[in-house]
Amino acid sequence: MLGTLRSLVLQAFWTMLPAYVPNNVAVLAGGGEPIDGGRTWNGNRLLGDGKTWRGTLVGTAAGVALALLLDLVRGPVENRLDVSLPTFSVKSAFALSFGAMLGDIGASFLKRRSGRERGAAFPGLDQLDFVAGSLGLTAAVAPSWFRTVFRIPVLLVVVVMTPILHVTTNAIAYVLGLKDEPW
Ligand code: CTP
Ligand code: K
Ligand code: MG
Repeated sequence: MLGTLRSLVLQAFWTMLPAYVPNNVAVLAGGGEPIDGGRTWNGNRLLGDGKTWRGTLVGTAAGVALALLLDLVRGPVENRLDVSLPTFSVKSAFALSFGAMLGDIGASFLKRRSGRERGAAFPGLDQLDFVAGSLGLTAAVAPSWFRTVFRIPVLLVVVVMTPILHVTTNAIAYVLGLKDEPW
């Protein structure tokens, strides 16, 4: 029972790493031209200054690079931890990573439509936007990979574990002065 849970958590974490990294890298790499180019809709910004081309590009690239790196070290890690882990294809790596950025961009779009300024919190959406984007894009572009890797128990662990990790990493980034708000 405990052994099964341990395997599931390790598999969920490994599989989602290329989705967890992009938004955090975007915080470090962000800046420059906003994606919406300053455009507004009904008086509010389309996306806002917090969604930039550079952050999105560098974040996505970091997620893909990490996935390919994980592929290289998978064998030894599997032996060491005694768990079976999935291999990433370029397609699944890209979908997990870019999907996470898309989910976050979609959330900013919704935040602006509800009048929330850049940086405003939207509990629930903030913690799950990138999971939804990542899983959604991966299911769309790499469906057979998705079905093999994201078995129901793995998906359940992802949905429970991700908000906890998100809250923790953002609080740490805030304390370190890397992020303006702790969400
Ligand atoms: N960032 C970026 N490009 C992205 C996502 C994030 O450049 N696609 C950078 C921005 O500098 C942003 C920071 O990462 O300010 C933090 O990201 P996030 O919390 O998602 O953005 P917010 O500034 O809070 O804006 P929003 O309210 O739209 O979420
Ligand atoms: K966000
Ligand atoms: Mg924010």
